[in-house]
Amino acid sequence: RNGMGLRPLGTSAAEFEQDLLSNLYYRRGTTVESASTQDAYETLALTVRDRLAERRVRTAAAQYAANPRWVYYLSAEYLLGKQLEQNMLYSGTDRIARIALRQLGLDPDEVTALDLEPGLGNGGLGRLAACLLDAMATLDIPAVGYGIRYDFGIFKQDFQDGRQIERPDDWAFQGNPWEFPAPDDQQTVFFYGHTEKDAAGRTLWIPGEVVFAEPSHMLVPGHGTDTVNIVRLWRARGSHSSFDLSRFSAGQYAEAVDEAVHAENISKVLYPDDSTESGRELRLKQQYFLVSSSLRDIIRRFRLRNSDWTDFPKKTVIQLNDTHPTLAIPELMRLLVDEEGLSWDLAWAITKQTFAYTCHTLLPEALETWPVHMFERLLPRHIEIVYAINEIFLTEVRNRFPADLDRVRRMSIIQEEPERRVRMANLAVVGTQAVNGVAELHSRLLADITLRDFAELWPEKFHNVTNGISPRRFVKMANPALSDLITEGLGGDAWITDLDRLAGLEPLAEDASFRLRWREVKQANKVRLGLGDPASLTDVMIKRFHEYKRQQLKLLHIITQYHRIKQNPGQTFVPRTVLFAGKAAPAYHAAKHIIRLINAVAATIDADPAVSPYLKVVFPANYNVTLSSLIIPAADLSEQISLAGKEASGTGNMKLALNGALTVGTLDGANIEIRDRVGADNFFLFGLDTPAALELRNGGTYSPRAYYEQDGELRRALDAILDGKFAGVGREVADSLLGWDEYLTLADYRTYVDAQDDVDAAWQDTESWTRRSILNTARSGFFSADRTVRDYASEIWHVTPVKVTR
Ligand code: DL6
Repeated sequence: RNGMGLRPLGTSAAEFEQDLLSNLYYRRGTTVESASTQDAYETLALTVRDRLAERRVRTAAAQYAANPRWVYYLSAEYLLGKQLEQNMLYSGTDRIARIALRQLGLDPDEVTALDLEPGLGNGGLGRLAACLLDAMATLDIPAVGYGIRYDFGIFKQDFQDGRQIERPDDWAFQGNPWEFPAPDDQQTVFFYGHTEKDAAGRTLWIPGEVVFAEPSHMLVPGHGTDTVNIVRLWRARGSHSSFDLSRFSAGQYAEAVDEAVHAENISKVLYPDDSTESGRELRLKQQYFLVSSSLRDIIRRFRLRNSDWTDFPKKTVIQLNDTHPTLAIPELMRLLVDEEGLSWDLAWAITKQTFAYTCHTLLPEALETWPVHMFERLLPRHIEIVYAINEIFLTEVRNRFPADLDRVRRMSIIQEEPERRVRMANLAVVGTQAVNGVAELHSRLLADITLRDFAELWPEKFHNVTNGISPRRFVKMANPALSDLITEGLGGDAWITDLDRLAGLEPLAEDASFRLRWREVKQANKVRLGLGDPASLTDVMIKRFHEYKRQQLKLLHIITQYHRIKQNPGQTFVPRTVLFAGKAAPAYHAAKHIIRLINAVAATIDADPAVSPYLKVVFPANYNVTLSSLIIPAADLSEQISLAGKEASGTGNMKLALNGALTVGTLDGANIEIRDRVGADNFFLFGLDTPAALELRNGGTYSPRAYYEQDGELRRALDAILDGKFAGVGREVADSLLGWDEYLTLADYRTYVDAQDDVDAAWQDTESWTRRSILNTARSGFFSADRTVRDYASEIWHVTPVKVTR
């Protein structure tokens, strides 16, 4: 019996089978003879989950007993990936579960195929959050992730006539077996209304709307340790009084539930369309909903062991994943001052010490701001608090930089022109003890350009923590064949939680038989992916669609190659499969034009027998964590071609290099650190660097047309689009490139095409390519999320692990 007095769950296939049968019977109310595949799946999930639940209970007990400093990770997005495979791996049940299912006459692949991916995020930021949670658990750091349980996650992407179509993602329609409801921890969240002063002069917020926040959590197991942390997700519910029985009785069914529907819309969809005022307000509401419920929960947890508010920052660090949860700063001030009666100064000291902020962008348009009038209406008390914070802060700025009015205007939390808006990044910097960028270049550019005024005022506040990825999810799970080969090569699997050990593969790069096996693994992964000829160079560009990431540059290279093949019949070329995957924001028309053009070019090439033996473009729809896990292990070449100075870090670049792809890339984001580590010989560099890009863009003389005039191949490629050669699609793309070319695509075209010629030449030397591929893996250990979390823990969080014992 374990410490809870329970019979420990068995580790044999026979015991697992018994538990499956028992769960099927008692929790699904059916038997193996009459169970549907859905019954079988849910039962499997519960049986696996049970094996982590015991670890979870011990984790909670050990963590509470230690009363440590907790990390609370606040994020509007999580891209957790499928849970079943992960939880089978982390609970060590993968093998026995499959045996038990077969024993019961069930097909494991059919059953596990029903596991769905919770797509509660958009891209890199959401996946990073999931990788950091994984690493925190693996490193035994007491941590809770907080987020929103959207009913509909990131849209499902489909193509119709080459155009992106968005369909709703009802990921939890059948329920989510990984979730533990926690109704006792429900919180109340208020909106709208007005403020008043009471007799004692304290401010009261009289809210106009009450919404319930209903929590549930999913388990976040660590690998190779007993720690199981949680991610707590909030769902909005109308209050009890929001169902109007009298209206319902009068047949006004829609009106009867109007208020409840209104409340529940808050957690309905990830990123509501913000093209309307109500859509924008809904986003702000989501943000406040997340922070208000999470903070109350954090305080509830603090109070279980502590009573003195000055201990709060000693026991709590709250990491803000970008500005989306920044409202937590004025909300904590409100709770401390208005509800707890602390003095402003003490509350402000506690607040600043509690929070840290990670910035994930360099694009000025991605720095969130909210109209003051909307803020005032939705959160009337918070705007007062923001004003008060701003006043004190600007006094400090004026004292430090007397007579520098322009600086005061730039640094103010309130933007005055052309419209009064609250600058969330400024609030996030002012209200936290640490600010970090996500790659060395990014952190430098934040301090030198984007947040320069703040870095001059508080240089000690600024840090770099280069992103990382989970080696469990993106090597061990995504690439089992490579994992086995690595384990064999290194003589053990300790690399899974100590990724620097991959360095031990370096000597094997010189071993011809190891290289052969390395190639066989890559080949098998291409066959598994099933897109394009496995013998061809698999050239991969997988990421969100954005003009700064420059899928259009890749497209110009493809068209150039298409022309070269057409112009030189009889000549042989290096066969390539170019694989794009990614979604464009539904309202981002320029990105959607690029998607449509890619599909049109792919179809034109496919239909041309002179070209198709050498070039194929594939674009599987609906890129997500699951698809990325199939594509990454099959990639030979990783396209990381953003304009220098635009990509904060990138994490796909790390995943691909770790899986042995060579990178063709610019000196942007974490590419620089990848190149430094894997070696310049094993990376195809091209393009302007950041200073050159800034100079060209800001010099006022950039003329994309001049590049077009001077470069025959470029001109041909653009003319082909303009002439409608690709089903008449894509003129908007060419017009935009020739007209303004915001991201200097044409300036980088020639060096990019030349770098691709180098890629072709390098590919022809198979042994050398394989050597370089192995070195990419061997030298990418730094990009483990475990290292990232260690950096956060030592530099920013100042937390220590709590080991869970039996
Ligand atoms: O830090 C994670 C990820 C970076 O790797 C990407 O470079 C960056 O673009 C991304 N940012 C976002 C949203 N940005 N904002 N705001 O996804 O973060």
